[in-house]
Amino acid sequence: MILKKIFLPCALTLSLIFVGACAKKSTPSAADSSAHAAKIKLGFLVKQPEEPWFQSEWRGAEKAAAKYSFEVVKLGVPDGEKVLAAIDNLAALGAQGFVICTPDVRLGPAIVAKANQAGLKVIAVDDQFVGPDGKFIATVPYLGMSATKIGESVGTALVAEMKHRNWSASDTAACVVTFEELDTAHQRTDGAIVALKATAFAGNHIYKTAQKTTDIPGSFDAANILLTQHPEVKHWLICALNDTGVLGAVRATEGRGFSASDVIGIGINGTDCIDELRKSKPTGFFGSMRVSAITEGFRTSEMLYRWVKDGVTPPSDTRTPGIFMTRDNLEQVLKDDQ
Ligand code: FCA
Repeated sequence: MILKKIFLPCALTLSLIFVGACAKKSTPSAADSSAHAAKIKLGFLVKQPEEPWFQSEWRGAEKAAAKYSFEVVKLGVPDGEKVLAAIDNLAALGAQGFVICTPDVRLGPAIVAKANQAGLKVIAVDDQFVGPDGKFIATVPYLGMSATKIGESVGTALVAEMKHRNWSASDTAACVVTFEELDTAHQRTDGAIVALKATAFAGNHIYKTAQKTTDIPGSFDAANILLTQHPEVKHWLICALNDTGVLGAVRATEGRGFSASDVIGIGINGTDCIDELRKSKPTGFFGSMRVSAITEGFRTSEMLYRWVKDGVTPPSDTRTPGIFMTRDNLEQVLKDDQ
């Protein structure tokens, strides 16, 4: 938390310095070469720049920038004020559009209004904009993971591993760390619950616990409450909206004396658990549904570039798949997704 508090302002300050530096560069004199003036500039704004997921998306955006020779401006936007300031900065830089994972999906209408005013094109990545009526804003192209399906595969994989370990359903329970206010998060954990209920595990002991913040401390606290409420449980299955959600809950089980052999945690993203899965001894964090953040960053940037340069409107809704990554196939999966 402290780290986050320090990091975010720093990241923003650095970004603004970067923006400032670019702003100077972007006011070319008439004598400037047309090649320099013609380089398209696109923003890539993310809500949690400290998360490896978003750093990987930025890597993907940079790959697209190198391939198509445009300039990408990467900004961390942890709250609404920073989002609106970032859009102003992009406009001042002469950018023509941006991809964004917004810190709050309800900012969607304000983001669209501001972007329209500034003549910038917008693509939403990961977290889809929600309008005042509570419905998704379908006019903004969106790319994100197949949340329900990926959640279902988490549930199925949890039960497969539980069976493999011969745990009895009577003393096993599922800890589902939720963040219901974000649709993609809700779809993932609901998908996991549907799959858990469909098995011999039969959903007898499926407990939801809400995280207040989508980081390790947030899920640690949420899981701790649940563990206190259920001292009878001997084996825990853990799922959440993403890797950090599961990591926090696994840390909570460790704090309560559960060993790795009594816990099966399966995350989503596959980016924020790499150090965990590389630990010399296994922990309760068993695996993750890896989605390619690099590909998501690349594809959204590529779509935006084509939209700006050639007028090709991106598809309104694009979904990306996940694959199951554990300690066994980790290195190969990472090698295949560079
Ligand atoms: C949300 C989560 C991220 C990542 C992304 C695809 O934005 O907060 O961790 O899972 O969806």
